[in-house]
Amino acid sequence: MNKMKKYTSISDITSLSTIIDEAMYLKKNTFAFQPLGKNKTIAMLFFNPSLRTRLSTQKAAMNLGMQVMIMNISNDGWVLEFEDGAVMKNSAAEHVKEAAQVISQYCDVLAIRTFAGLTDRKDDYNEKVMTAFVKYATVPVVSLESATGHPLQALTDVITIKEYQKMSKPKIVLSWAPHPKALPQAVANSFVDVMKLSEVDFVITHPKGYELNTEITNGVTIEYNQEKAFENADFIYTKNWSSFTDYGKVLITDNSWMITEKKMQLTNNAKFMHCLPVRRNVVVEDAVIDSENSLVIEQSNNRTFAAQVVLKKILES
Ligand code: SN0
Repeated sequence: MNKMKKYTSISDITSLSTIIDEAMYLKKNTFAFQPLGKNKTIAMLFFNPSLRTRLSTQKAAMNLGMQVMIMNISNDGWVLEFEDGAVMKNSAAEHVKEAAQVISQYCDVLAIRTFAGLTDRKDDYNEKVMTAFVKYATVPVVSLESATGHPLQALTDVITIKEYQKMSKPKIVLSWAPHPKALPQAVANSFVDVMKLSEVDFVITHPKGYELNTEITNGVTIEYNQEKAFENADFIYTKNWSSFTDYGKVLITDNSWMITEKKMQLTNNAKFMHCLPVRRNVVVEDAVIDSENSLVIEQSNNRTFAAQVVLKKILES
């Protein structure tokens, strides 16, 4: 059996096709593994807001018969220190060293959401927060989105593509789209990770200056002309991210990269995907997200089964 000791990256999956099949099985047989989670507890810590991830992971845990503890740690916990050897004279009251060990005594799985700060690229790409919890926790850690990845979202996305693909090697386009705020690269990074493991024709399109980390996009086709990228696409996966090179900056604010009905007409009647939350008529026109080809609601539904298959694997390990 494929063991799973933690889930903080797509690379923690040993067999993607097996896990997709198992998620689909759980979608049809949701309560089949209730005994597995009996007397097991998941603790979910939120440093940042969440709607889908929080509720779908809670639902997934309940489907497996687990108990769930949730804490909005930024609002309700002590300010945490992450630096080794810190002289704690400032706002941080507790070191992650104690916090992670203490919380681990109360649960069997520890799940954490933390966003990129988008000011210090090194801190973000070193995954300061997630790495510290993995290091000091004594139970398996699950990412509910970290500074540079959102592996539960990416697993969801690949499950959804599998459900809707009509041919063996669909064309998938990851398209950047505008946004008023600086957003992390996390969702895009994990989506690229999972596409690299899939039997697909994968293209990323974005304006110049929005290149993702080349260690992640290595080997992937980049097309700077969005309309050209859309030709013959079967899936348009849309996401905004702030610049990686000019770290955390918003370089473009006009709507020339918005996903419109007109652009969708260039595709092979493509499905529209987005992880949500989405800014309507900034990222995507109403006509597209409200169309029959929009998968956003079904994607959110699949969040439960992605989380459930991951928790199941962890409980079985
Ligand atoms: C987050 C992101 O990583 O882009 C979470 C996505 C699952 N999105 C946002 O922070 C959107 C915030 C906004 O104001 O639109």
